[in-house]
Amino acid sequence: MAAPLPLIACDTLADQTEALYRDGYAYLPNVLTPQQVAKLRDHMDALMPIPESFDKNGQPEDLGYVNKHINNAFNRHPHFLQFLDCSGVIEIAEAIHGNDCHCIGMTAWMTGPGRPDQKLHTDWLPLSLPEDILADPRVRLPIFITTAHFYLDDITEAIGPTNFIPGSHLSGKSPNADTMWKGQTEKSIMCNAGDVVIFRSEVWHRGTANTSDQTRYLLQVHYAKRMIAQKYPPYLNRFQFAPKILARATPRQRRLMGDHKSSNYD
Ligand SMILES: O=C(O)CCC(=O)C(=O)O
Ligand SMILES: [Fe+2]
Repeated sequence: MAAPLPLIACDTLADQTEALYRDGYAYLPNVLTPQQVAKLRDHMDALMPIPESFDKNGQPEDLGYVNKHINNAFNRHPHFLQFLDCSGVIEIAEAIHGNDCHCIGMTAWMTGPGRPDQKLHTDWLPLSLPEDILADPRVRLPIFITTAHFYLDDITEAIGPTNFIPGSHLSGKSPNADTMWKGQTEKSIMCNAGDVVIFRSEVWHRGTANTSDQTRYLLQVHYAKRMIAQKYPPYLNRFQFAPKILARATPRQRRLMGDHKSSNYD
């Protein structure tokens, strides 16, 4: 069992963005109320996987555990639109990725008892670099992709926290088989339902096993610089925005879904 990470909430936007550059993640407590958590869980329960959209629907009979993983939930029900630009999170994404940043994916993910440990990984390593280059104070890599995890359970060791190695994005590599970086081992995020952790794609992390008897509910919102492609399957013109969703979206939500001003390469 990994030790818990001290959950230090940064109060200002400057401190939150600094935490992403320094630690690789920022912890945001109480972003959602218990009522918002309950409503979001109900909406996640109501989603039916669409195989053509690369949704997953693992069941105990085939996979050994429930793994319901729904892509681009914002396009499935207007309730999910608000999580594109949730107050307290979107300001960080825009500060980090720019005011023209967009959402490259939103995953409603339910994992049942029996879900195994993931391996320590990076979600994406845009640049592999020697660690002494990254330690040079003149070098500050842009953050290309972040993910906001909206936790919808009180996290216990049994339900499966996300584990991080703070600062490991400065290693310049993916962990492969490594389990520590600079003497730092992985630590668990023991947060509560309604809390958010936003992290950059290069920090070493993993989801851990669900050994409880409950299903774990997680909403992931992936943000990126405008130049990074959005991942809205199915591809080749088969992804269609639902007109009733677009009709309900604010200008900022539309931009986050890709309604950009003309720019380079357009
Ligand atoms: O389930 C989690 O807490 C983390 C999931 C994750 O890191 C991933 O699927 O890439
Ligand atoms: Fe990951």
